[in-house]
Amino acid sequence: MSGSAYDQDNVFAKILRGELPAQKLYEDDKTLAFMDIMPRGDGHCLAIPKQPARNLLDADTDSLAALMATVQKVGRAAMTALEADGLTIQQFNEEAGGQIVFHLHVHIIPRFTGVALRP
Ligand code: DGP
Repeated sequence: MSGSAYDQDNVFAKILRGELPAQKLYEDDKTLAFMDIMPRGDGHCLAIPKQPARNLLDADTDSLAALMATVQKVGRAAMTALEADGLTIQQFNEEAGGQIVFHLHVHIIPRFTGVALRP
């Protein structure tokens, strides 16, 4: 496994500190959800824990529970708002697992019958 330390300068840490802008959708004391800057479909957004964690592999269970509750809340709201037919949840860990930004995040992607995700 090639995991390494948490980098305080990753873009999502900067969003959490207010150093970078984000289109915020939901926030509570433990989590934040905002629109993905490179959406693979309409309504593609991300949920992150506020507690620093490089990815799923080093997150504490309290953060994970809060994160999944936010994923469910935001996913439900997005489906209702966009009248989506389904919901894809994705999560990547480490470079080999497709991770690009090294702060734990979950992709929330509303889906529509017959519409493929953009690459
Ligand atoms: P991945 O680590 O493979 O799950 O990809 C990171 C995702 O984060 C990708 O869908 C694009 C998105 N992203 C990268 N930089 C920013 C940013 O500065 N702002 C926002 N809102 N999203 C970003």
